[in-house]
Amino acid sequence: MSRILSTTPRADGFRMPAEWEPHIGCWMLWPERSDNWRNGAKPAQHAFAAVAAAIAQGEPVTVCASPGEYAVAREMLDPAIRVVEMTNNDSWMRDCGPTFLVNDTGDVRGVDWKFNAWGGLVGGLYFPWDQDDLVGEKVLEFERDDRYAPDFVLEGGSIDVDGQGTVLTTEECLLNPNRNPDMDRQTIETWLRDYLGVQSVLWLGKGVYLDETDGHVDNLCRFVAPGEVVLTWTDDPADPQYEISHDALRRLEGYRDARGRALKVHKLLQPARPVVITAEEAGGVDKVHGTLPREAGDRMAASYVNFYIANEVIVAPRFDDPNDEPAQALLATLFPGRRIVTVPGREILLGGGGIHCITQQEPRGRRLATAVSGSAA
Ligand code: KQY
Repeated sequence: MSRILSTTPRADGFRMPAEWEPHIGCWMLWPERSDNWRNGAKPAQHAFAAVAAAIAQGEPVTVCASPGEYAVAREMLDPAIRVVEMTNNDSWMRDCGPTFLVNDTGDVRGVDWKFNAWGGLVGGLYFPWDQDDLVGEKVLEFERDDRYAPDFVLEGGSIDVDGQGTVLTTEECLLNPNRNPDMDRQTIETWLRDYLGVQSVLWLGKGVYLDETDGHVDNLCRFVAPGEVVLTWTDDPADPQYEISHDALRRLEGYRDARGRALKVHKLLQPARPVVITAEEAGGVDKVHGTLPREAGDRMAASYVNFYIANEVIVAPRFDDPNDEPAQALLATLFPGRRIVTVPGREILLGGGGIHCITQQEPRGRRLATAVSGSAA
């Protein structure tokens, strides 16, 4: 069983580790809804299977599939990948899954945030989201990890930590009244400090242009090492992303992290050609009231920043674009101890996100700590 703790991670000495710290594995969900994924989600399922296989080169992967899709997922996924049945509303494990925490003696716990499908009834992306809201709890129960369950709406893609006391986030998302409407900036910072075990909250402004999550930071800017970040970038002043990235750079240059370091910012050029939905692609998505529609000509929020850091590999998107190779080369210099594995990013992007958005890392460590000692709060 997974106990619900009434204290806070900060009070108990727990913190969210950086993604490059050792993992026991990675969690994903299996896509199936035809009002978000074109052609009955079949192209997306192949794309997710490729991501899972790439990550499995570096760590164990678990994919959660609905009862109706279990057999399909089992058949399509590499036999090395564990498949478990889990009801869900869609397939964004980064956002509806738990945030795992560690302490200095190697114990693991989790945070089971509230999830409202990126805005609930005020701009949320689908209805209902009740099953997704249970995913964090279910994963933690499955792993027998004790959990904190704050009354706070947060998606994992809206935060990025260095594991040394600093979190990056965006105003566009966390200050959006469709998440925690009764909380101001200071109150939100307090929740982040308490539940991520950080000391410093670094605010960026907007996320990537037209990112339907209300600007998740994991598509814009990520830590790649203590004191170092990558930032999605364009040198084209006519591109709407230009001002967003330049504003982020100005802010990053003015910040110090929790340990007093200035940040080294690596610019990661966005795809040279905007990724735009074709008429054929849009035509393959079922139109359902309450789900964000897809229209031909819509620009998607393509970014190379949305990669996943596995134990031995970096899994990064490619878009059949001239900037694919430079992105891969930069990531190789930033992660010298890991192999860069690229997978096609377009199908996942057509659903509204990227590789990082569909994954959730689970750190190595000891489980059942409080259950064994019997001292759960
Ligand atoms: O983290 C993400 N990028 C999730 C986006 C959800 C899109 C649903 N259509």
